[in-house]
Amino acid sequence: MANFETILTPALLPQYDLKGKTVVVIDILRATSSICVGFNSGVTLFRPVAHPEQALVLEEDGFIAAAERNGQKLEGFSMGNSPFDYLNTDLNGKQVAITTTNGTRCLHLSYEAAEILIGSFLNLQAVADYCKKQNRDVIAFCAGWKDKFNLEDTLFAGALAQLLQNDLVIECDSTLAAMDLFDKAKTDLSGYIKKASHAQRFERLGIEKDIDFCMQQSIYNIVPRIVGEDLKL
Ligand code: 3SL
Repeated sequence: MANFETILTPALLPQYDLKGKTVVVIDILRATSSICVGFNSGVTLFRPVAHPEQALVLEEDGFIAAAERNGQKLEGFSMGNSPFDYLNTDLNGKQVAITTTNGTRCLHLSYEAAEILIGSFLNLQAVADYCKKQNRDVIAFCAGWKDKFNLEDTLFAGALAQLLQNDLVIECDSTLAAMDLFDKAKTDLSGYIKKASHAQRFERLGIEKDIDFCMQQSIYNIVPRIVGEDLKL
């Protein structure tokens, strides 16, 4: 049987071998959640880029340029990284070049994997179903915050592992810890996550409503994945 492992922060990435595996990149607050909203609103592709300047160059080729650093939309960009930037907006057929503090960085760090998927609570069940069908080793890769551990990405890793525990072998302690954490928090995910450092950062920025939105489970039946240098459905 294939295995399930969890990388709790990008700083731990050198301890893992991604080759031949499916990596699920997780940045619940908010990059991977917002990317799911964007696809659901009609975006045809996201191009994750490392630097804001690269997004601006792509804007000249017709892309929408989206950039976030430290939780805030950068000046001069038409989009940031809030799910509400991508909700109820006519994005049909649009292409978005996006750079964020941690999430897009992890997509680039995962380049050795056989497949790179976008995981968020918004598409949790779809990602689990996709992984089940593939029967390949899965790594849940938590983006964390600037190489540090965070609660919200770990909770998602635990939720995904719970859905896959009958199909994949789970012998990895970080996954077992994530599953226990999810068990503790699952009856009131939003309430639990409010104590997280990133939630407090959002409170200071006045964007707490993004948290409740990102904690909704399995409202989108989509699995964005890397194809070449882009994210597509
Ligand atoms: O780090 C990231 O990629 C972002 O998701 C952070 S924030 O939610 O926009 O603050």
